[in-house]
Amino acid sequence: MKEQYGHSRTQSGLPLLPYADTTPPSTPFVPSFRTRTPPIPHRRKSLLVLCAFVSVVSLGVLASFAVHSSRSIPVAPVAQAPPAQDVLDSPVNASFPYLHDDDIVALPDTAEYPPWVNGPPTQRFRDNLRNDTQYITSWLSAGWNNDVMTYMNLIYLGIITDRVPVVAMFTPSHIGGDAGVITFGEVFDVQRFRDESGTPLLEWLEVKDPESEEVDELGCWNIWEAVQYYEHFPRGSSIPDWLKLDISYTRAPDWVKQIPGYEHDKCSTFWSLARLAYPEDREPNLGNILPSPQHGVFLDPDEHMLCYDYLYYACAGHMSEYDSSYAPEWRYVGKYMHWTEEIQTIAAQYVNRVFGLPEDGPVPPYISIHVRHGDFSTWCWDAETPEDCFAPLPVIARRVREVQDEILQRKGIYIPMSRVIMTSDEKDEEWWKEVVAQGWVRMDHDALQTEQRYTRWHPVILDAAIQSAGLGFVGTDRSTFSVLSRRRVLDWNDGAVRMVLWGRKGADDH
Ligand SMILES: Nc1nc2c(ncn2[C@@H]2O[C@H](COP(=O)(O)OP(=O)(O)O)[C@@H](O)[C@H]2O)c(=O)[nH]1
Ligand SMILES: *[C@@H]1O[C@H](CO)[C@@H](O)[C@H](O)[C@H]1NC(C)=O
Ligand SMILES: *[C@@H]1O[C@H](CO)[C@@H](O)[C@H](O)[C@H]1NC(C)=O
Ligand SMILES: [Mg+2]
Repeated sequence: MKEQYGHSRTQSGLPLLPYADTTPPSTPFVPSFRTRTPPIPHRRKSLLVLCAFVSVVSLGVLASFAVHSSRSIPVAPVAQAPPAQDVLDSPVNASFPYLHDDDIVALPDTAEYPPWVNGPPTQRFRDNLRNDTQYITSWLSAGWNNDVMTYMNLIYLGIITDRVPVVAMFTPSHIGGDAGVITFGEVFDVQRFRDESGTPLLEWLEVKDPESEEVDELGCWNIWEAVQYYEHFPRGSSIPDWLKLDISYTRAPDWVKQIPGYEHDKCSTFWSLARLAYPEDREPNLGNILPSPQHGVFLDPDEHMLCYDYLYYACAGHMSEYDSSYAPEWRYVGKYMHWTEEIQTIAAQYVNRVFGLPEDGPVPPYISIHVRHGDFSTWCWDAETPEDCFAPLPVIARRVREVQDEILQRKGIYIPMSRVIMTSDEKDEEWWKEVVAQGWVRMDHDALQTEQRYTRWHPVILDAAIQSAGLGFVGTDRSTFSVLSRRRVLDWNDGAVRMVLWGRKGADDH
């Protein structure tokens, strides 16, 4: 169906399109006695077991290490044969025969948990909330980069409401449900974010024990029904199931939608959402409540753990503002969400490997391209033939040359075509042959066996990290994947960036 987006136009004169939300239609908010999904391993506890064998001095060192990066460390199972020597690069006495539950020791309080909780994760999340601190949380429901933006929006809303944002895991909606979840802190460096942004940030696993069997009731705002008109339920998400939360939703007032009645823009401004965080506008809007699916309770939106169903469509000015330099959710949040050191290291090794350089050597300056095809073909209503919709490779090559020229002019660095990396969701091998014919290298995760070596999540995360570390970037207009990489290359590397327009024949002519 052809959609109209007439209310504003971009500099290029094209209609201002929202980023493609290619999410499969969100599942109805089904009362959920769903099959239990496997719990996230509680790695911190296991790490403590190992710590029990370490001398008092190294205990302190490990303790602070545990807080900063425990979730990326492989951990030995409890009560089994001696931990392998390579389990931890630490002075664990590998000849010690067995591990017992009794050997679990507590780490010093200060190093064990962040300052915005009472202590280690608890069975019920409320037991770990400080009585002098307010919190905010929300769920995910789209492709991974949309979801990354959603967490950025949540954290920004936390900033303007003086609440500690609590982020959950990433769920695999676009890479296959059986891929499992990955924690926020396995992708983004949480401690670095806290240190460099000065903004508090908690992960749910620091609040509620991921292995807890306790179901917590929680009242949340249902924004989704106020901003769109075709789904008559709150936005569906698997995250409350993962967190064992039983949610009772209160429908938000119509005024949270930025353009009331306009079906093609689902934006709620951060400040209209913030109004619901304070009593003057909260109280008159209470009462339109759905019972929670499991316990059937009717709850007003929680004031201690403020909660919204879905914040992907939150904005400050308009729906596609991550393209604009003013976007506060990027300037105050996204800019500080750096990859973990582990992800950065693997990404650098991958770049060197595809260039045929020594894996652990220095990474040469390079340009990356992100070509987004796949389900974007559902956005081709302006193309007369299917071939007219996506930009052909010579059109992309023109953008690559612009980026090469800019880097040469601004930095005096010439990046040859052989230092250009293509990342894409395209599956067609003929298309990839043409890519290689341009002199570019292919980031081929099948050939590199990325999923086998790491996880199902790693192809998409590594491609994003690789894009973000180049000196130049050519992306696909309206792809949130490209949009985030563009901003990272601009802000982190002072790089040169271009976005390729698409959707009809000659869309990128300029
Ligand atoms: N590995 C890999 N996956 C991709 C690439 N482009 C798209 N995808 C997959 O398609 C999904 C697209 O959804 P999203 O991340 O929200 O970005 P958007 O749809 O382009 O806005 C990604 O999350 C990936 O699972 C790519 O270049 N490399
Ligand atoms: C490791 O533990 C064993 C058994 O307790 C002990 O004999 C050995 O000396 C220890 N080794 C080190 C390096 O501490
Ligand atoms: C808040 O928590 C602290 C520490 O747990 C406690 O000492 C204090 O009495 C509590 N205050 C209120 C108002 O409940
Ligand atoms: Mg998407």
